[in-house]
Amino acid sequence: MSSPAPFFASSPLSITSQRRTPKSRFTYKQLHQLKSYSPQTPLRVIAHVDLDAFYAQCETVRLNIDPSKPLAVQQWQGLIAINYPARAYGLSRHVTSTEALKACPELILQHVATWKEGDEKWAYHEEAFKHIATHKVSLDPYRMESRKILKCIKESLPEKEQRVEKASIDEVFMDLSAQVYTILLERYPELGGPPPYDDPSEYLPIVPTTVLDWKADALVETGEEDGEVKDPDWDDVCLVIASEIVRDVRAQVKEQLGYTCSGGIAKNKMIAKLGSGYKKPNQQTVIRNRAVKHFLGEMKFTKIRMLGGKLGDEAVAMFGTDKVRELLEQPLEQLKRLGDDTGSWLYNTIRGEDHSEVNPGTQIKSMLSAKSFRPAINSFDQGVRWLRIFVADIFSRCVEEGVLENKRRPKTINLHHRQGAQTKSRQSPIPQGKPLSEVVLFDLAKNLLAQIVVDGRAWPCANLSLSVGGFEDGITNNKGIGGFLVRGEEAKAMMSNNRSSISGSEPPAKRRRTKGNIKSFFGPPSKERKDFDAARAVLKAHQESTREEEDDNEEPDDEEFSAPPLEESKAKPMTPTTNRHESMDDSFGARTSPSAQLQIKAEPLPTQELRDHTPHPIKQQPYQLYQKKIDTFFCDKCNIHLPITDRSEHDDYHVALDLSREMRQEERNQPLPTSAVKKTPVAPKPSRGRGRPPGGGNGSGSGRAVEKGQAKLVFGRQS
Ligand code: TTP
Ligand code: CA
Ligand code: CA
Repeated sequence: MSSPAPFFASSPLSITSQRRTPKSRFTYKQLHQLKSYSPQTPLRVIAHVDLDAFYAQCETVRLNIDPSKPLAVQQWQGLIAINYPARAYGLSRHVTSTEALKACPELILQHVATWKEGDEKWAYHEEAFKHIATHKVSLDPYRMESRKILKCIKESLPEKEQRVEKASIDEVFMDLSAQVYTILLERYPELGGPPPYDDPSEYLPIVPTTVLDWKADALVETGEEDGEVKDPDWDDVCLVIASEIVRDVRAQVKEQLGYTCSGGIAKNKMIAKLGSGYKKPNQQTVIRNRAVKHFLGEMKFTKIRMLGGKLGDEAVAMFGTDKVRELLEQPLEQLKRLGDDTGSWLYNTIRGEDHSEVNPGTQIKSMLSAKSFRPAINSFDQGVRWLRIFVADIFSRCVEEGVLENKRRPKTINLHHRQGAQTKSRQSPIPQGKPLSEVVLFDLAKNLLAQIVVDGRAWPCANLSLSVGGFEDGITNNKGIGGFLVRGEEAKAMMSNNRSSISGSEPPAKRRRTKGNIKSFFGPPSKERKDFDAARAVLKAHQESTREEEDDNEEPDDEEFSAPPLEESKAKPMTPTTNRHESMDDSFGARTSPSAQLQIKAEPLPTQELRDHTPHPIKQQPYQLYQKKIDTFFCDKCNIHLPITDRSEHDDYHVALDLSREMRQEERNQPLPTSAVKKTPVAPKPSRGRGRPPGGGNGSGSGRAVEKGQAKLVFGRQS
């Protein structure tokens, strides 16, 4: 090893001879910040682990298939996961199962599990791909494996020194800073003493070794001539230790559960995530701080978190490049053409700066179960049969979230209904005062569908999706004030449930209320009449049972019904340092759809107003006016204060946002029609034919639980 380029530093008090002692670039303060996971210390160590060809591995493990055999997971005619042996044949997600078999005749094709219409449990069905009309995909088997893997990872880390964030169904982030700190002090006790002059801004001594053993890890090159010969500093030592931890975690996952995964180890989440995808499968990549510049410079910035979507495209269009290296030449002012916050964020990001924290508290916010119908369905009965499946699907996931023990439970239930380009949705609160059961959910879901049917023009229906949201920590079953408040909400919902929100071609003036609709319901054909009657009966029964319950309680507070009229205001611009930016940008236009706007103006609604599938941006009450009179709450997602009375509506807004993201994910999972294979997929126009959901969903899929972190990491292919 050639001579180090020593760093000379010392306290202002030091004498000349001491000043010449070579020192580390890092201070005692920065070292100690590791203990508390401070995102500010340059010594911090973050790892990202991503399972290799995840669903495919789930199937090889479940079926005990030799992992060296080519295998792909099929959903209808398309492939959604391809293991590495199969990738050697050039197979990717863009080929159909038929094409895949042509390219690799020995390919093992395993279809995802499905719920069969009317069944109470999902199963692996023979020739499931033939049953797109009557089956619905279940991702439960993969969720179950995902949970096991997360548990195994957590158990491989010291209980008191771990911070693990589930980032998606097959990814986790780990902040290893505290654990690394402990190991560092064990190995280098000299770091444990007080800093010279008790001054934490003093620099650490140099690392007593010039060679670090990186084992078989992929080390990203520094791109500098003397990069490899410069002596290691403490940041390198921290990364070596982190890398040992990750290697151990991965070995545990392999040994205990049989899965291989890849890891990335770096100073922050952004770079760690890029690292895990750098060398696959079954490898780990370390990006030392001295290599960050080179590593990022070679990248397309569209591969960076948050830049995979619209924002990245915008930047490409504006600056005529997708390369980080070229974007680095743009001064901050130029980048700010994308917006001040966005520009600053981008400026720092391409320079490798990311102070976002690993968030272990990430919890499921909502759950969705959906199905696109081909052919479309045509009756209330048929719809109800699907609802049974959705409810079973959602309820089993609720059970895993601890609803039976009342640990957590959802607050609202939503049903979205699509007919051609038009979407209707209904929502109601889930009664909180009694145990949540499948029956309760089914009843609520059925009631929501009945409302849509009674409102008219429900058939043919191209897509139904049911979601529950607003998960909260469980409330005990008491009849006190909580129970009363819930009743108020329920009652309110019963009133507002009669409002539908419709998007698409129908002008808002045509919105029908149940009552008016019944009146104008003269002489429908008998099939329709039957359908209508069935829905009406469900509604009536539900209303009666709710009324009985209400009679036991006090009337809802008048004030709850007289919320001030809603005022549209444009969503506060978000900084793209979180997922919020992406979801706001990608999911929905920043503006309310004209029909929704009109609707809001026409009718000042209480907080349970229902909305269409393109939820408006944050609807803010002019809260300053009410500030003195009412309490506010702080939405940490939007970074704003809102009146407490708006809380449920605002929560619902986030549910809808998640829902839309889910739907987009679902649509992404739909197999492409054969004709579209290998062509660049173009989003079909919503008007392109009845029974086809906007966005091009042409089959069925199952929603995944929307998890906070998951939302942050929209699926991104590494290859
Ligand atoms: P990924 O982690 O993106 O991919 P992968 O695990 O299959 O392969 P890799 O080794 O490159 O990480 O996605 C995880 C799982 O999510 C994947 O196995 C199947 C599912 N998935 C879809 O269903 N549809 C998609 O479009 C993507 C990207 C993933
Ligand atoms: Ca993966
Ligand atoms: Ca992944």
